[in-house]
Amino acid sequence: MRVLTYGTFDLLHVGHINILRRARELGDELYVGLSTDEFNAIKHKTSFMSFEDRRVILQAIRYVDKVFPETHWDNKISDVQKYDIDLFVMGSDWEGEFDFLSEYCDVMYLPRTEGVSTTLLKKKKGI
Ligand code: C2G
Repeated sequence: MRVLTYGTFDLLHVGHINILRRARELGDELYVGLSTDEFNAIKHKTSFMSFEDRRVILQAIRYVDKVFPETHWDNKISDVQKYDIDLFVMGSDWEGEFDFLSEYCDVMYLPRTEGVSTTLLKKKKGI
């Protein structure tokens, strides 16, 4: 059972680890589409860490089996088909946004971890 999720995973924190662990526990493998710096610009999001650093960190997590670049909003259907995905998982802040994928795989939204976010961390550190 192969699981897929996407994200920026900047300044990795416990909220990211929780969703990666829970997603992995729902299957046997976890694939992650990691937002490139260029795609982050499209999401109007700047990450503190480069794509390459975020990729190295993500790849080092025991719950993650494969990391590939997420470059556009509209790659998900082809990614699900290309990687033969059984289950797509995202945090609940995306509830409903990706239901169109249910034609191609199961779709699940897991509750976000409250009280932590990259933005909060940046504010705390005055970055
Ligand atoms: N997340 C969480 N709890 C938090 C923060 C994040 O569960 N406190 C989850 C988000 O819901 C998401 C994942 O961690 O499923 C990655 O979050 P981000 O890196 O902020 O990703 P985002 O910018 O939402 O990009 O195409 C989808 C986008 O690439 C998702």
